[in-house]
Amino acid sequence: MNLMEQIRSEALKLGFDLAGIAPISPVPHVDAYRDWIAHGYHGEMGYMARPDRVERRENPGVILPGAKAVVCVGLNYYPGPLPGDLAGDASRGLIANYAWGIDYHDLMQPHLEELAAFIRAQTGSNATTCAYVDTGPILERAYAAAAGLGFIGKNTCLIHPKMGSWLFLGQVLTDAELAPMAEASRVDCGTCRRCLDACPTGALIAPYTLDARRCISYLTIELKGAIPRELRPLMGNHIYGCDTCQQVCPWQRFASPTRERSFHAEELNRAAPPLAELVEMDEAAFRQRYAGSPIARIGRGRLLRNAAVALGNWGDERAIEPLAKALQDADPLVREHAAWALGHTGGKVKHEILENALKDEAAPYVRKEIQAVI
Ligand code: B12
Ligand code: SF4
Ligand code: SF4
Repeated sequence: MNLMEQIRSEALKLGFDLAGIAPISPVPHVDAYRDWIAHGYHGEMGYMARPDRVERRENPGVILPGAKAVVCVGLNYYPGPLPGDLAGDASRGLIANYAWGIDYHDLMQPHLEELAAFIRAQTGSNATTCAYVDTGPILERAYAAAAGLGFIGKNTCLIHPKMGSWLFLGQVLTDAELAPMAEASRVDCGTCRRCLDACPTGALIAPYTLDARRCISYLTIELKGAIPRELRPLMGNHIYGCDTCQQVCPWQRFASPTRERSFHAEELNRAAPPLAELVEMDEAAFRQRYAGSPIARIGRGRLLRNAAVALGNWGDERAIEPLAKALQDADPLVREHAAWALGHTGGKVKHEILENALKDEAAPYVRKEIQAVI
């Protein structure tokens, strides 16, 4: 085994499903990233456009001086399909596949550090290697494709022809001389455009271009404030992330469930919790329920905001009682979305609830939302 094969074999031994090596430069698809920022598609994700972060993405030599190669890894996180009856149940909220189990950062980072140590030991390089998973300012998908882990689909995801796209990506940067180890993908999307047609909010504005400001993943996870009103009805019952543009992708038929038990849902409520239960959670219940999960990162307020929108989209009279409680929540963000949602449910009783709430409501934007519904 040559050095490159040893590194790949070590990555697989550490539990990763895919590994490859790409040269650090030229930075693949860097123009697409520049255009994306220039159009403002990153929305409120200011870290994507901060000049120091842009500089690092354009030149990873700033992150690791003398960097020559990127070792890229992929980890299958597919927990298997949601049982059919839950998938069609609008009284439940949909959690994206990647968040059914534990936070992937916690799982992947130590294995990447181990891989980095192995690379240092094998190459005799004294220079440091940096391990990244998601958080680093590096174009992970573009490098993964350059390292032969798959191809980039029109949904912008990295797709492996035999495993699909339910993959987390990670990288180790090294200043060691490593020959690229990539088999160029011989397949691509061809004439397919299922993901563009299926996106509920029209966020895939063109092949390979995602306007994050419309993407449900951004709206439910990254956006801190109010969700734009015109997008709320399009969000259905997605309450944390969105998998639609991947679920419809024909390459997913090759995906098999991950071997990593901690990515599976311990119980079905981890994948599709009843919405009424969610809006009744206090801070302590939220912390207990989502300890160690990626969902903990968005905090209770944002999750309840999302659940309120989903209850409105359900539109059933049974949503009124939980929404009436949410209208009394201490967090004005939750109250505002609960008021909007009540406007989308059936039944006359909601007017009385809203009128009573208006009497005590102090937050101007919540008052505005209530008045708009009344
Ligand atoms: C910001 C971000 C988001 C944003 C914006 C996503 C986006 N498409 O830009 C939001 C919050 C919407 C998001 C959503 C999701 N994300 Co995200 N996200 C990131 C993050 C931090 C940066 C991505 C970025 O740089 N975007 C800017 C655009 C311009 O870059 P890009 O998406 O990489 O796209 C490249 C290609 O499209 C290519 N390209 C452009 N034009 C063309 C044309 C052709 C012909 C070709 C071949 C290529 C090509 O060049 C681009 C630049 O390199 C990365 C981690 C990282 N550091 O890279 C994770 C990451 C991309 N996300 C990931 C995941 C899992 C998700 C979700 C599936 C989560 C979910 N279920 O809700 C969704 C998927 C939505 C989607 N269709 O992209 C994984 C993707 C794994 C994979 N197999 O692709 C990553 C890599 C995290 C990780 N370490 O695993 N995410
Ligand atoms: S994650 Fe959902 S909202 Fe975002 S681009 Fe894909 S289908 Fe559209
Ligand atoms: S759904 Fe079709 S167009 Fe979209 S990524 Fe998959 S193969 Fe490509």
